[in-house]
Amino acid sequence: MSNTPNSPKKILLSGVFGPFGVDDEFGRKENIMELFHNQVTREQGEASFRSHHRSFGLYFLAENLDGDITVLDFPSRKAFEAELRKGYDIVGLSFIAPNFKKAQAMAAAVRRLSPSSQIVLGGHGTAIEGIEKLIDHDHIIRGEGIRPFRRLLGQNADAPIVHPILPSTEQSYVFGLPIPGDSGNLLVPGVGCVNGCAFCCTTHFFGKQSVNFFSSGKELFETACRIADARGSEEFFVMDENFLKDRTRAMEFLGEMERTGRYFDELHIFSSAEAILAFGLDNMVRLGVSFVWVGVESSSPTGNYEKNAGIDATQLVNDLRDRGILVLASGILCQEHHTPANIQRDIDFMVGLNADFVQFMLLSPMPTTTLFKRHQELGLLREDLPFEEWHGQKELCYRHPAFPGDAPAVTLKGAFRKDFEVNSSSAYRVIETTWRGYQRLLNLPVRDSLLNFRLLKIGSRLRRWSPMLAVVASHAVNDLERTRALELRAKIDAALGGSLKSRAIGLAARAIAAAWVLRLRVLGDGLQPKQIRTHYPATVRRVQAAVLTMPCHRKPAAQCPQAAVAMVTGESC
Ligand code: B12
Ligand code: SF4
Repeated sequence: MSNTPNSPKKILLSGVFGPFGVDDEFGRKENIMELFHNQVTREQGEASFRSHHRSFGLYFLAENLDGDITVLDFPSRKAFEAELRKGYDIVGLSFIAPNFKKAQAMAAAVRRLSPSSQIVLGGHGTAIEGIEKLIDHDHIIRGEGIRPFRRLLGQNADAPIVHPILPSTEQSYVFGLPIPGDSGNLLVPGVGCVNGCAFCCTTHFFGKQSVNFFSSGKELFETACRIADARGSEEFFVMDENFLKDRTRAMEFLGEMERTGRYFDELHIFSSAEAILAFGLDNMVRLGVSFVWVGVESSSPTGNYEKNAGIDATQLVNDLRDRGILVLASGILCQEHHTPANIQRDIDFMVGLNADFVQFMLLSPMPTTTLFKRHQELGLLREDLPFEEWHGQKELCYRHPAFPGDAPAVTLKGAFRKDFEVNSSSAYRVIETTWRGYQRLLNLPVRDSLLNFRLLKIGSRLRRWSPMLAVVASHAVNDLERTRALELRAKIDAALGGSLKSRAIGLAARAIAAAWVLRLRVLGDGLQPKQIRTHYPATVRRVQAAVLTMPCHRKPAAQCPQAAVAMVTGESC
């Protein structure tokens, strides 16, 4: 605890405790803490992409609040309780709806073990109706958290937002091999989305707006430069629900790349189809987009949204892949109009897109959404279903006579499996798309320096990934995939020259993959994220850190400690 009224507040910011993805008093086995293995490549066995992502919101808060701050990510229950005994003025808990019970137990632990601490609840779980009565707390902050938390601490809410320097992904593997390329940086331009799709939590939680952390594409670009310099990586996972929707910002970002000659190697983004088309696919290539997550949602207008009106999704996916851009297409199953008879049409449509990755999710009316309100009015919400089951992977959280009990889980499993068997593993598709993009760029009649850079980068990506084809062939789901992998390998070898080195890498990779399969068989396929504890020291050191992390155009403040303090605290100097 801070011992004088003026000493900095001791603040603990914690995510919920593990273990994750196991059936216990607090959670469910479907709720694993992995993006791809849980929601995308989950039925692809040893070919599934494995990775962990930190609870980024906590680091954003820590970087931007004044105080002596500790972030505890993926703690065990015991570790969280041990941390509480160290004495904190404030404990901030971040949780989502399926982790409701964990947050409830953590708040109770705060009251028991550190009764003088104030509890601040934040994150998507705070959208649960009546949360005030369900979890013990002193403050609840809904929506964007930095500015209101600053206000709560008596700080200047509108001081510039400092972006934390973090890897986007940790422990990334496929076939037990590290995913080729570096770990990439996290870049969060802001939270929320303006599109307002009825089912979507993120648009509703942030008031159907984009809450930007930076004022322009230029400022975002400068932030990206600073992050890339600090981490020594030119790749970014851009965590913005709809990055290309703000076309002006994205064009300005591209303009800065062109002006400064700093092109960045790769951007992984989320964007809706209409925003992609408005921005332009060739502009995406110039921008360095190598992966895009697109919500295709449904084959029919009945189950779809304004963002996809009049768009031929199959064509779009094909055009993106032709340009070497990996596509993750997501679709929604067990919608109100679905029946066991017609749902297959949507599954086949999604499979027929032949995207690199497909996400199938169950229609889930999450709190605050328009869909939730509609289902509430119609009396369809499953109030009997505890929140740990509201994860969209097993049962529906609304009453649908055609999909009772575990029927949605069976449908999901079948859909993922079909995509795998028809389109082969995502690892194969990634290499195929990279090959297509490489050829296209190589054969362009005219390339400027930016496109030459893109050709260089996609060529080296192809070299890094192609030895994986030996592993894909030996672990193929069926003969079709084996043949595809061998044919593609022959084409790439013919073009790039199959070196002895790449054959040796292929052999070593096969040995590692065999060991990985054994590991999965013996120990099961659960991977728990490692606990990460990060300490953000109080005032003086924090101010220095903030100065160092300021975007380039604010650098003059770095030469003036008072101006720097003023920028962080909001006081005049
Ligand atoms: C990264 C991510 C993950 C990572 C996990 C990260 C982690 N360590 O927890 C992975 C991929 C593993 C994952 C898994 C799941 N996720 Co997820 N995930 C996201 C995603 C894409 C980004 C979150 C993020 O980092 N955003 C950037 C940061 C800066 O924003 P933020 O987290 O919202 O934080 C801001 C505010 O919310 C607030 N805030 C956050 N925490 C706190 C705490 C305090 C004290 C305060 C004051 C404020 C505050 O302030 C922050 C700054 O403004 C979001 C969608 C999205 N774009 O937001 C979904 C999302 C959070 N996930 C969701 C879901 C449902 C799941 C899964 C259940 C999916 C599934 N079916 O398996 C699992 C659950 C896993 C588990 N056991 O917990 C839902 C939550 C819905 C809800 N209403 O609760 C979301 C919103 C996606 C969606 N649209 O449905 N997820
Ligand atoms: S476009 Fe995507 S992020 Fe935006 S509201 Fe619709 S589903 Fe949500």
